[in-house]
Amino acid sequence: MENNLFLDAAFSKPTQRPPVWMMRQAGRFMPEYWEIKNKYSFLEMCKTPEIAADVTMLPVDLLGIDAAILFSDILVTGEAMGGDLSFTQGVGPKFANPVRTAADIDRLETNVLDRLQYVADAIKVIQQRLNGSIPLIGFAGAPFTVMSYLIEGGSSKDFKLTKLFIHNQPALAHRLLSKIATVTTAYLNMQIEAGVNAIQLFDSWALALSWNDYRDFSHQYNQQILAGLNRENVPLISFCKGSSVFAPLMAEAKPDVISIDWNADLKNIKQSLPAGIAVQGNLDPFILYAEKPVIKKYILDLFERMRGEQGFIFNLGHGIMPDIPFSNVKYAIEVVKDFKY
Ligand code: 1CP
Repeated sequence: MENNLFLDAAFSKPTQRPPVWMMRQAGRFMPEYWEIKNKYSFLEMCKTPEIAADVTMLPVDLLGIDAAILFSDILVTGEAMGGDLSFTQGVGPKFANPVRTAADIDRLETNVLDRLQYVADAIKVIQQRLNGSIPLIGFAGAPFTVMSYLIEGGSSKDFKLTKLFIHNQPALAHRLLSKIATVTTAYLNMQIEAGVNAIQLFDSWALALSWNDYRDFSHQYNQQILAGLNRENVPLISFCKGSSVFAPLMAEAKPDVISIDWNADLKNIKQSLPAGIAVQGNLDPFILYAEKPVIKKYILDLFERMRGEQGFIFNLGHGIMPDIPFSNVKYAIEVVKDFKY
């Protein structure tokens, strides 16, 4: 690899500066994304390896980040299991056949890797394009977060149906989570086999859960997935909103990196974790709306705070919002790349 910063930091080795990539870096804040998006549906983009590769490469070519992330979505596992998935502009993801009964759960299939072959194909095309320059991050949704979309039938503000389901019908919830975990383990091993250099597990909506419910309905399954991956030389990043609370439990699953939301002091979290677990984060993405001197100050303050810490990947606490100015994102990355410890 020409640029090893990301992999070194992920394995808690020293780096001259923190590596940088940003969640949702291949997305809607880029005019070039819309040139492609105006011609195809989102799922067509994901399922056509050449197009998925084109979109993956946009932030590589236009922003110069230190790691690329596969262009896909966390909900493709739910679709492969039998979910009738669509993405509509302004509405977001929808499952037309929500999963709410034992019969719905029994209908979901788990032997579905052939339906996700397009992802392996995209990874191979992307690796040809990257040609050893920077690492490629593969990813999947964590079982709790994917389950929430299957139950709610789409996005949710309060996860009311999902929480009712785990509270009133815990045995059914465990059956559903188990099925998703089985698919997710096989799917991530397929991505590793196809050539990704790192994996991120997205448990975006874990924040909705209490500590005990997180442990029983989320963490347990993430731990099972991590234990089932062929991870040699492929670092595993565990992400959730709420990680500043759940980090001690997340660490028990033995990820290489924990991605931290913007609420926590990153150094305090890092020092509270077992040695050898790196942290990723944790700029509030709203800082990228601010004026450039403000953006610079927040980044440099974070780097100063993290001085002397090995195992730090710079990222946002959550994804880039679609209306953040492209020039601000580009500027933030320049600030990182000009920095030296
Ligand atoms: O990060 C990247 O650039 C790579 C591509 C990527 C990733 C990693 C996309 C493209 N989606 C994701 C993960 C994802 N998808 C998550 C986890 C990360 C996070 O918390 O932000 C989640 C929760 C989703 C579900 C999803 N898919 C949403 C969020 C809906 C909600 O409930 O708030 C949306 C809007 C999508 C569609 C989607 N996925 C990706 C893009 C670029 C889009 C927009 C599609 C479009 O209309 O153009």
